[in-house]
Amino acid sequence: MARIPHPSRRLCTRLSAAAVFVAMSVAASGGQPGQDLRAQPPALRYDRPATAFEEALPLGNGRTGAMAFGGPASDRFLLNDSTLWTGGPMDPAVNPDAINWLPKVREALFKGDYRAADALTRKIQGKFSQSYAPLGDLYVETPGLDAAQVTGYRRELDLATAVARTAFTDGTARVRREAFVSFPDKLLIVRLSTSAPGGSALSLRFTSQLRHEVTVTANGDLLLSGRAPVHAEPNYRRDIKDPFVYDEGPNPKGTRFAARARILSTDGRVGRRQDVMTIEGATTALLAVAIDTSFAGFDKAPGEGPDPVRSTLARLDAAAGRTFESLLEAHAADVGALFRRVDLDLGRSPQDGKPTDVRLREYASGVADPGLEALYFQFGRYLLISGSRPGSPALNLQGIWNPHMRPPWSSNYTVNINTEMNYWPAETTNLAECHQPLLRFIGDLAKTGAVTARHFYGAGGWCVHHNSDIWALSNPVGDFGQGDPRWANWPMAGVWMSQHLWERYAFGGDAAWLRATGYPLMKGAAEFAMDWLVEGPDGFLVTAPSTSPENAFITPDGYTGVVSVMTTADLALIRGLFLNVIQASETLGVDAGFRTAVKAKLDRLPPYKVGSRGQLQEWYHDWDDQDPAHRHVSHLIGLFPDDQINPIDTPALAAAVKRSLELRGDGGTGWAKAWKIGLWARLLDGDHAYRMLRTHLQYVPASSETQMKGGGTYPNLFDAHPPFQIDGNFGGTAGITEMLLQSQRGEIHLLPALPAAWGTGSVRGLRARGGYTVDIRWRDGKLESAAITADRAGTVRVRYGGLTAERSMKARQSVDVTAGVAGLSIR
Ligand code: FUC
Repeated sequence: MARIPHPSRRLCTRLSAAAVFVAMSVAASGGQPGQDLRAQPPALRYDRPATAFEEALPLGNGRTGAMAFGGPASDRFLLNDSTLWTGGPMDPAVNPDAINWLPKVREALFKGDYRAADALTRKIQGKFSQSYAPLGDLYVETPGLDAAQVTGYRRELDLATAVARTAFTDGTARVRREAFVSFPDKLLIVRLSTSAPGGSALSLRFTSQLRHEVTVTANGDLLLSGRAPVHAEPNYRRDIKDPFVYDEGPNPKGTRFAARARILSTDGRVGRRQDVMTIEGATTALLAVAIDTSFAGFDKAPGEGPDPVRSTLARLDAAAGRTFESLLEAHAADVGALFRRVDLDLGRSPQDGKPTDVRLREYASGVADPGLEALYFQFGRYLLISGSRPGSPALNLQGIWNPHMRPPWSSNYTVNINTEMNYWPAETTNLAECHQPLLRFIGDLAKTGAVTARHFYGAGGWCVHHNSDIWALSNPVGDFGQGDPRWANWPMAGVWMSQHLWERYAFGGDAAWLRATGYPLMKGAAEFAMDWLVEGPDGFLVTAPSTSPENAFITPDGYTGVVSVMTTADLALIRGLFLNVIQASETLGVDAGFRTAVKAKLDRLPPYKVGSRGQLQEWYHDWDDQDPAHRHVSHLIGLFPDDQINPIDTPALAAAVKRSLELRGDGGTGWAKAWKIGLWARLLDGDHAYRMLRTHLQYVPASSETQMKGGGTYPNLFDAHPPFQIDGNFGGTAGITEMLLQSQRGEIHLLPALPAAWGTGSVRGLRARGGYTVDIRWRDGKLESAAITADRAGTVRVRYGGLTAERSMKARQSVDVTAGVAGLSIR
């Protein structure tokens, strides 16, 4: 088998040769070993029911999401379907006048009239995104149960099997509930049991904030059915009088949904009232809920899509005769096959036995809890498995778990960092299958985005701006001038997302996929970037208008603006895409002419610049930031998640990134802190990365609705922007991974940023670019041994500290790496 070359190797040569323009001189620049996670499965544990969303436990299979609250007398399951959005297919050609303003914006920018450029850019805007809708709630109620009499209450979420369990004693009866959302059977399954002689009485009911009705069907199912609005205004437009529009026509438009509940088996008597199902005298009952919508694709009218009332019936019928054990077995095997690929052991502590929320609170006061850090890492993997499966939509701002009619930022796809961050751990933590929804979404976006590129800018290829939704919205948002260009007019999402296409290939090595799917999409994004670049007054090819998500600059004459020329974020993204697309076309042996054209553009890009404070300049000129601690650090993309800058090949630029990070400080929202874990890890500073992890895990109480006051983590380990935003979970998991293993630069770097706090531990099953699976053990801060298994034959290069070694490997061969006085040995 041919060796798949390390895709990043080109950077060693390309970047050490790259010109670095230095405007001014650069400023000087616990636990116990051996905990076996298989013996003690990773789980979130609590001794109280959830009273708020941020305490409830997420279950899901990519399509159906459920948040389990675990209330003894009234148990709530908040229900979501990841295809249930407001709106319908978008028209990407919404602003025919926009194209006339681009030359005027550029003229203003090249004259240095930033005030005019800010105003004129507003002419280049379209509609806002639609909103992810909450489907409803299922309540399982136990009439007569007095919550005050409950003792011995426990609930937990077992990550390796994706089962939520609640258990308590009611008087003398032991009551148990187990719930999971199965991917193979596409059902929410809840088993209810009690040891009370004669059983107990239960009732089931549905509610929804959407237009809906609840009925008992002819065959006895409890059915919630309804539809979503055809339009919703973003939550931040508080001034809008009627934020939801429903179609009132005879065949109303808008996505239809259904949730259908059935008791698959019980020893009790099932009864039905108008909109409630009851069970009397049951010691056990097996409940199944099927959820579906009429969504039929980003470009299909959802009103005409498949009928969810019927599809849910078919799904429940298919489960007839199934036992809890057989459903659980299929579910646990499915989840386990993904989850168990990776173990992380950072050591034990007395905190291990405590409830998760107590651990998190005590962690904030400085207590060492390596088990909580490992649990947090695994929770990110769990969320990817539960929220993103082949065939489901990509994870949105809240994953798939949203309780709000007007969710924060519409619970949309915010693609100037958040959507990408959701998928940072997909490849590195051995969950490549879970990457698929994003990769597929990029294909949808390339279709609408081609119209946007042509219609708004007269450009080829495809582009996407700051926000998207399930309809693959691609235009600049802002409602035709209402949006601040600092976020609305950022056209680089396609360029950034294309990084994921190359990463998929870099890890997985599927050349047929690259040829048929990945490369054509990358090429389209590059074609847009090539057309979008324009010659600036100093002869370089630049982007104009250009923003640095979502920061503002102050010019020397005191103007605070947002639109300028070629921010470093734009430079890093375009440079990264050009390097990747050149290598992809070389790998595939296609498009020599196109490759030459890309190289010609690449050579005319401006260099990275180091500013007067030693920082990597965020702006084309060495301007001050309006907010020096701004949460976005997009100018540092070249270090992470891209791999253009690193301390080994480009030390001067890496030092400038470090200075930029110091100037920004360690604060920020949830995702901002998570990003900084990865950035410090890429700077090979494990202790600073660890400091960021500790602040990322700062306890935020469930009731906190405060925004932008510094991120952290909720009692259920959901990321707190605040409010809840799931990107920080994935960024946190990705950051921890970067501390343990890196594989950019064509080599496998073992323990590149191991902090002093993680003295002894092990990790099994991480993935490295080039197609390797890596296990590492370390003791007292030093590598003990590593095992590397190759997917394919080739030469593996390994680094540990300053030591490197190389050897050839056969397909599926495993080798052991140790470090000794004689250097690094691979056997
Ligand atoms: C961007 C960020 C915010 C938030 C929102 C969803 O606008 O700047 O912090 O993450 O997306």
